[in-house]
Amino acid sequence: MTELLHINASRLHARIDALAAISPIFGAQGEPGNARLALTDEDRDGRDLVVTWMRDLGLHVEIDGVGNVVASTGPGASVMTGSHIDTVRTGGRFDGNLGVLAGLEVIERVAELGLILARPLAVAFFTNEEGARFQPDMLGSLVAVGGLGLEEALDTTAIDGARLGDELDRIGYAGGLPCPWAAPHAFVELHVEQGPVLESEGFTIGAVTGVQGISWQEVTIVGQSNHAGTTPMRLRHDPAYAAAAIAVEVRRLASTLPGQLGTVGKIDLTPNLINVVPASASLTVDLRNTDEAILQRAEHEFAAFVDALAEAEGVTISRRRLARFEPVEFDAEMIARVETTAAALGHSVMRLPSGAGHDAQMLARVCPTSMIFTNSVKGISHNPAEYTSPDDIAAGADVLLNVMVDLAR
Ligand code: HGY
Ligand code: MN
Ligand code: MN
Repeated sequence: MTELLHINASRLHARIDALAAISPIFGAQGEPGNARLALTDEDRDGRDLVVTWMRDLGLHVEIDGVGNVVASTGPGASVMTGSHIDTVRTGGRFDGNLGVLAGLEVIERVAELGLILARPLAVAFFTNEEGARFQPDMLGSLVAVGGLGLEEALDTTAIDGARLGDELDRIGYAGGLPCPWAAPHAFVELHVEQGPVLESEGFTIGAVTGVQGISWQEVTIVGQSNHAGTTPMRLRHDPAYAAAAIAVEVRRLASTLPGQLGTVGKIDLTPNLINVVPASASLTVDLRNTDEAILQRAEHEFAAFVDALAEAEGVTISRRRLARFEPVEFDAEMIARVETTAAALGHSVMRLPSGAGHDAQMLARVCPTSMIFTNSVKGISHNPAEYTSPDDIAAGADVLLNVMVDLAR
């Protein structure tokens, strides 16, 4: 590693604040967050701002068929960074945004320092990383690496019924760069941890070893709509009860299988009225584990539970897969680079897997990849209260700068 470089922290913070000003929302205590679901007008406004910054830096900006945007300093296999600027409906200011804006800062800083590098640098933002509006998550980066066909992606339907390809056309981000992309030389993503590990262990930087496996499914339950006051309990076929039983089972699985996580994040009842036994229920189940075999066991036990429940309650239950990614291990040499660079910059650094999904887990399919984590205060994320201190932001961006420059030399 050559001399240590530092970003312009105030410039990075100014960009974080400017992007955060687009479609702001506020938490219970007034904490500033963002609501920019993929391919909505709000997402378009965020995209337009970041693309303007990319063009102002004189970068070569390309948009691919699924709306991924990549800006590079020159042709050829680049040292690439990037993340996402779409958010969940109750997003924080840093999830995804930090990685994209730190990438911009790295490129601007390298130009400012007049560094001549052997490889081009690039920064990208990927479509629908969150998977909140369209599934699966990391959809854009999955298409970019050839894991999902472009046509299939464009035909994906949002939770609000919109077709992904139509939304891309509507916001003006249906581009011509072919998918899958030519592989970058290497990919490194800066992201807030979104969990409590760095803070509780007392480390500033995370050298991320990989990403846990993820299994998403939508469960639809059809029962017998009836009068809440006249229908004897023994005659009921109640989808709301079945949905609740499923949520309890997800918690049981997560409490009994090692390293297992389980979340029911979305439940919709129809007709959703106080005095009507529902006709149907729809809910989502998010299962995750770093161990693929245990994740499969969780899926099998869940499926068996659902079949028995349908039988017992006299309801029909169907399941639709929304996302399924096996655990990913990042490149050992890239992980070591993050670790040694962070240490050289004087930051405490620990290795850890990522609990959240990230675009880097897709880029790892086509090039040497790793991630840099900065801490999340109280481990909070997917919540406007998400917070990372300016010093930690600068520390993470400095690690990104030095790792990328070393890779590009
Ligand atoms: O769900 C996730 O892990 C990511 O935020 N898409
Ligand atoms: Mn993210
Ligand atoms: Mn997220």
